[in-house]
Amino acid sequence: MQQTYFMIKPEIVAAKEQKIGDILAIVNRAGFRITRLAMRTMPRELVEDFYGEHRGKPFYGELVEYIAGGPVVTVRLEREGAVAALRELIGATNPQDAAIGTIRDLFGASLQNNAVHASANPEDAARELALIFG
Ligand code: FUP
Repeated sequence: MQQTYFMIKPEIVAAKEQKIGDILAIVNRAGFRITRLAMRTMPRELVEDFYGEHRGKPFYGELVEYIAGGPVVTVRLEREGAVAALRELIGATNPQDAAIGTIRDLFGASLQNNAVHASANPEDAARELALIFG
């Protein structure tokens, strides 16, 4: 069994019509087990570390503000081939490019407000799970 990190981003958590349950149902139906789950506001320094690979890029500052700006749902997921399977389930980074029926296609609003995060590869999954859950 492989583990990966999944996160529901602030605009989904803050929305008047909340979609957290719908999104987690899609994930469960795709065969993932939820083994850790929390709602929390990530401190800015934690977000800066989390997105450390993007430090210095033009969108970095805004990205950090946005993710640290309100509660997110942090999730550890388990499944065979979890990392690749979850990336496929969420779709491309920009919702406009995300395949029909993927989570970012269904719930994403823009490149920045793209509803969810999923670890890009097994190394990132281990790093992100350690950062978020210790
Ligand atoms: P992903 O792995 O699909 O989450 O995408 P990236 O690691 O490339 O980007 C991380 C987050 O930065 C994305 F979810 C959205 C945001 N982003 C921007 O806001 N603008 C950009 O030009 C690229 C990414």
